[in-house]
Amino acid sequence: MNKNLINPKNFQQPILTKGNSLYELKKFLELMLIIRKTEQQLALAKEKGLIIGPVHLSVGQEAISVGISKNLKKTDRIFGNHRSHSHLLSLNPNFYKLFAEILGKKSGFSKGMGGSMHLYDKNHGFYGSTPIVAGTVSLAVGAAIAATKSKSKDISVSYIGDGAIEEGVVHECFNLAKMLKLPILFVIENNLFASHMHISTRQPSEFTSRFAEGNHLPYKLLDGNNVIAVYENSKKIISKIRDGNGPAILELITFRWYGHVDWREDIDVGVKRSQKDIQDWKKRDPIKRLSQSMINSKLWSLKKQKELNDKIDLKIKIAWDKAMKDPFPSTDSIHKYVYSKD
Ligand SMILES: Cc1ncc(C[n+]2csc(CCOP(=O)(O)OP(=O)(O)O)c2C)c(N)n1
Ligand SMILES: [Mg+2]
Repeated sequence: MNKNLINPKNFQQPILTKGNSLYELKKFLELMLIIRKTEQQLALAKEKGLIIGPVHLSVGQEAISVGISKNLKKTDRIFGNHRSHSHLLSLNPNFYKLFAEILGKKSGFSKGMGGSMHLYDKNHGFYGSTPIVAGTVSLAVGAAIAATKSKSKDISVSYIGDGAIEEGVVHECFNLAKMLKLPILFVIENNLFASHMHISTRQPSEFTSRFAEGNHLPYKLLDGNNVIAVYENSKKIISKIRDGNGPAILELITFRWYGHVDWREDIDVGVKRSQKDIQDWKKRDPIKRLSQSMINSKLWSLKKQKELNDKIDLKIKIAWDKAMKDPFPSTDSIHKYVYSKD
């Protein structure tokens, strides 16, 4: 196991952009920026009191879902958790619909009924997120069973946190997936924290993919802040899963810049966060690292980066203003959409 993976100072490997066209690299950069800026807008709005429910932000973790989603199809079935804005936006970067959902508006992803933690977009393969830690893992396994029954080459993806891995159901799911040779990728987003608790206070090892060994599952442990590494490795793994070789685990080491919930960086569920850790991890920013590598290889420039930032900022502002003005759903629609086949 590479200990350096959890020490930001010891792991400053450049992102290797060779073999990827400017078009592809720009797509990665743009999508990560869209997710970052969408969540920063949510943080700002939460601080101003414009959002009622809690928001769990994944700023700093964008490279994971962006790298993985590029290998997914609309007919695959992807399951998230309480921190799923990035999982969904990586499949469908419609931040306007996300804003509307979080503001409880009719135009939102779940028709304003779900908020930040009950997102749903079946047309893009997103089968749902829920606040119950590990609550969707068995659903992802069920969807993988459905894929084998229908003889499709679709796969399931289950996003799990390093805290979720401590739920028993996850281990039952690893076991069943292996025994039934199911087409499912378990993605462990190891941001080293479950709420305010560091993994070293909860586990004898910082790495959770070691649980794969107990069920003879293939696994890979990677720097989750390197979008190209995530993309290229998940491409190979997903292709094997699609070809009927059974499940696999991908563990990605990362860090969230905000506290567990809402907009504050300095507090994590009432506990002070280490400023030093945050500043160290910010140096490993997945977006800046990619942008810098593109500049180093003369494919990109600071000027182009600024133009891209400005373009996204403007789109985000327009979408937010529009979502703010949208209507709320009518009260009688609760029965129509909360328990519904749709
Ligand atoms: C079954 C259950 N237990 C506890 C909680 C409270 N809770 C919400 S998120 C969370 C931590 C999850 O940590 P992790 O899986 O690492 O995800 P992260 O927040 O780091 O993205 C906890 C304990 C919950 N929502 N559901
Ligand atoms: Mg975590």
